[in-house]
Amino acid sequence: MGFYRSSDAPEERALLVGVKLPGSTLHREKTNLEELEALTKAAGADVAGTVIQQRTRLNGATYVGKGKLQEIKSRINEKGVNLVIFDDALTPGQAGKIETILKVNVIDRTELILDIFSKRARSKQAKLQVEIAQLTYALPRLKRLWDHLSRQVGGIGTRGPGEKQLEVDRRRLRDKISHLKRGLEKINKSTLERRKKRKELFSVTIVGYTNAGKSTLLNRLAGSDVYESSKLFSTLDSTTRKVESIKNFPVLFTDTIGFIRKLPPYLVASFKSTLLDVEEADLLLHVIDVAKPSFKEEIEVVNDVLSDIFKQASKGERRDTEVPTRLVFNKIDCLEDKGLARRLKKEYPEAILTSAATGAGVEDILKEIEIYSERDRVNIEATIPLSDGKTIALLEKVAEVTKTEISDDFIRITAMVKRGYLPLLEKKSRVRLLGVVRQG
Ligand SMILES: Nc1nc2c(ncn2[C@@H]2O[C@H](COP(=O)(O)OP(=O)(O)OP(=O)(O)O)[C@@H](O)[C@H]2O)c(=O)[nH]1
Ligand SMILES: [Mg+2]
Repeated sequence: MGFYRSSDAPEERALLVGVKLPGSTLHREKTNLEELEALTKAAGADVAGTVIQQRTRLNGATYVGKGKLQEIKSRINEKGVNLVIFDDALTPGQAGKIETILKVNVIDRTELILDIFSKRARSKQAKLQVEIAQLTYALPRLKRLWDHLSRQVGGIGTRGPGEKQLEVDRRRLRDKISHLKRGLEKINKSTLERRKKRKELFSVTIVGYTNAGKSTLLNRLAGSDVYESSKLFSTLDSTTRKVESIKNFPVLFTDTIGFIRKLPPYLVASFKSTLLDVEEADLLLHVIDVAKPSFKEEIEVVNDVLSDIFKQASKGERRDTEVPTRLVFNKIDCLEDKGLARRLKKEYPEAILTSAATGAGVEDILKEIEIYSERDRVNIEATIPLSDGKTIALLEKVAEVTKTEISDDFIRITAMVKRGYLPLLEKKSRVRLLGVVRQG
């Protein structure tokens, strides 16, 4: 596990460590560690045990207290542990110190998530994105990596690279990151294709906490077979599916990577395609696993990531970048407390209750999408030269055509199109706006 360890390393047995600070509750920390356990398993390691320390404040040098570290050390020996995972971000200095004391590999939650990402990445694009995130993570930790190496090799001349060499390596790493970013821009073809389609068609992006059921819902809505699994972060690449028949109007559905608590912002930012999928959507479906007791906190986590994305999108401009969002309470088939569904409806009257597994409530989502997409359409009359077969064919594909008339060398098409498509259409033809109300 981890980006500087080989993949054929011996089996890993991990001890998980969390800290409860005054602002939190023991219950919440336990939930966090359960999630860390699921992440550890998703990365392919065994969990040998968990440790929670209650502290009034963190130990700057070693995160947990000295006494706790000794306790961890004895558990390591008892249980044959070869990896310790901290639930929170460790500073490079802390990780180094703890490793020196425990003498096994020490990683934090971010590194664990990055490891899962690198295992799951399939497409060239996802692989590049993960590599960029890993290098960005490694940059401030170079010194520790060097210390790692020198400890392993040992001997005179290997005890640390010296500040100068470190500076050179940092610069190299930064260059490498920019190089990869440029490479990513180039191969973002599928992203480009999706962006183009998104301007033509009403597009719905499915977001939410990891494992909420986003891919399962996409499969339900679009009749597709995107990979879904109980493992965290099954989806890394966004998938887009077109559905033809929502009120004679095609709709695009995009499934995205899941969010998770304590996700470092630069990790989200490295998934540029996800950012665009969110920013450029006409409607967001925020899927929530209500069978999880911690679902309210997960709603907050997702909302925070979304507002970060919108902040980045507007880059200080005061334009409205928020996209209308509907909550989708999923997995209602798993609710043991039948009263909960009723209470949820009361508390969140706007939310849609579904089970992507059984299909319950999926019709309600489609109806909602219909309403949103109708509001987004305008009635137009486009006059296109007959010689421009391409634009005519495209318009027939993306619009709901109500009338066509041919005169001389032109075809006049009356149709409902997505409002956002107008600027593109205007480049190709003469467009007259007939109003937003459906004609005839
Ligand atoms: N019981 C039940 N299980 C569901 C429902 N929806 C999804 N699941 C299950 O929940 C697990 C996660 O589903 P996915 O669709 O992969 O979740 P996701 O949000 O795409 O997850 P990531 O891509 O990993 O972020 C799978 O085992 C699904 O079978 C539901 O409505 N009811
Ligand atoms: Mg998924």
